[in-house]
Amino acid sequence: MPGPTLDDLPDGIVVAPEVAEALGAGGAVVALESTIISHGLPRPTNLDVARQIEGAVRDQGAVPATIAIVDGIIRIGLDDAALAVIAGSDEVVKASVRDLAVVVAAKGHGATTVASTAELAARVGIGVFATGGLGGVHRGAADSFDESADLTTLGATPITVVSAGVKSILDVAATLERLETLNVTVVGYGTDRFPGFYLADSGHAVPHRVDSPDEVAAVMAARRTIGSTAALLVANPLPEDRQVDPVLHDRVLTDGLDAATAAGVTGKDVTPFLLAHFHEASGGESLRANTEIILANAALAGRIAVAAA
Ligand code: PSU
Ligand code: MN
Repeated sequence: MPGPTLDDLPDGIVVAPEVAEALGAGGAVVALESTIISHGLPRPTNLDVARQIEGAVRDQGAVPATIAIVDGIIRIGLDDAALAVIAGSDEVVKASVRDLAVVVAAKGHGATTVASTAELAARVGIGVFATGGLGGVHRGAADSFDESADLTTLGATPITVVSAGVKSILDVAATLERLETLNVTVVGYGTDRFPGFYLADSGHAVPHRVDSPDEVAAVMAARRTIGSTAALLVANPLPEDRQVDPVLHDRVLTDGLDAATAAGVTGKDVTPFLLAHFHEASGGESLRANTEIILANAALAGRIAVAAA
């Protein structure tokens, strides 16, 4: 679809020269979120992982564009100093779509979620985006109404997202139903099963399967012809021998949900709380898996971006 050109951007959005050059030349660019760095992974490992994620995109011949707000400036593509701020500063706000303008106006630092990364990436014409696991419908959402803005945003944003399904802390069945309602196309990459983030299989099927970056690129091309206005979710599972042991996973999750309830954690703090609980209570297993997930997704997104360029 003919999106806005870089010339249309307001002064408040700064596209890194390397990213602007690649976009101008129709080259391969992969957007990366920053909340996983600021709020999803523990310090100080997170800065190293952030660099590795960018490296995984580069290894496939694509240009990484990590998105964040630094000192009130929306940046598409971060230099190492900006990456260090996002990874290390206590002032970084987890910024979903609705928070962006407030963080900009306050000249603060903001880390973008899947929702706000997708929105800003699409705004500058980036077609492919990599993350770990999407947000979605939380367990107990029938009472709490806690459903991530990732879902509604992907329902209205034409971008290809590579993720290992949705976070396993969620109600996966309900999330899949919402993705269907919101017209988000879901394909399994090399699998007929919907991945379960830390687990290779969530216990649910995917509606479609693809087996190569070229097949994904063909779906992307058909979506442009059709004028699809929602996202394409490429669900990329961890190999089964790299998943977190399901017994350990279920025990840590049950404890974590209880701990969140006991601590009165609600709203945007739920996801960071549960991820931090996992990292502490799994003896490093979830951190290992989370890192492998995001690196694998970044590499696949790089290959898809190259195939689509
Ligand atoms: N997946 C991860 N780590 C994360 C997240 C997802 O492996 O930190 C983040 C993403 O930024 C996602 C957000 O958009 O959690 C969802 O938060 P919420 O459930 O509050 O919408
Ligand atoms: Mn929420």
